[in-house]
Amino acid sequence: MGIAHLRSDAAPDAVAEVVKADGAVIVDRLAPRDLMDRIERELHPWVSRTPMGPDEFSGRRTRRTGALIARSPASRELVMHPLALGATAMVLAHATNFQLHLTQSIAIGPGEPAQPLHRDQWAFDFFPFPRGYDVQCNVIWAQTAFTEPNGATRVVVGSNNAEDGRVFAPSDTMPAEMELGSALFYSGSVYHGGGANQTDATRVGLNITYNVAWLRQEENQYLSVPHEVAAGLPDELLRLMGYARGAYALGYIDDLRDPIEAVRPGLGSIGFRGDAA
Ligand SMILES: O=C(O)CCC(=O)C(=O)O
Ligand SMILES: [Fe+2]
Repeated sequence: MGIAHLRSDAAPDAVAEVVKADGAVIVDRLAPRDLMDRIERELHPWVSRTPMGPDEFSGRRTRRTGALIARSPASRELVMHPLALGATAMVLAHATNFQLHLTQSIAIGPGEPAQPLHRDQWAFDFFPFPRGYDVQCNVIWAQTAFTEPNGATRVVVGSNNAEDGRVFAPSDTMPAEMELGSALFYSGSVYHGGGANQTDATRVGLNITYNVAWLRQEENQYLSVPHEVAAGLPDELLRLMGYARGAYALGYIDDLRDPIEAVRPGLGSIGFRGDAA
């Protein structure tokens, strides 16, 4: 089965519906080229200084560059993209709120073999979440075109319903081929992996992911984004980054203060009960 495609004017519930059913969907040409180009220019100095990955999973010919919010002001538009937030709110609707999980440019260089197939939710110490209870909703924005030869993400469509520990063969996967500016939405439960890059050009995707706010974030936003930068960000983005309580009480400061108070004194309410992200 192939990966479904939706148009950029798709409604959040249409995206969420396919993510819940198949584990993945591509939304074509969602971000304008000039936005993707601005992000590319802003990240270039950081990407060029990023070392290759240390192991097979990270990819020894792959550069993973994070802290996008701090390093690329333009990337904040993708982080806050209404379709990403709207679809995530539906995929993770069983939780009180969600938060930003990580921001990462993934530049797969020539000659990189395929990444091992995995579920992103294995990051949570391989906890076996109940089937249908998604804890992550993820997006990979194509910074370059994704083609089968250049390492388009490989997805086992429908494997979000498979059991943990299932072994899939490369022939079970489909490449998420898409144009620059298109976006692959996928759940934390679907088996997938970066593809092998058999070309002489680098494939770049911006992985921006969200998780239920009762779990830990993979990229530590409080330390990745310096306080001075955080102070200049909109309240809504700050809350998404984790300057909000998860569920009822998680992450409060001292005398039950809302964590947004660390950046915006006087803004937060006192007491338990966070705002939804
Ligand atoms: O770069 C890709 O296509 C996917 C990478 C991935 O799945 C991961 O690093 O978890
Ligand atoms: Fe992954």
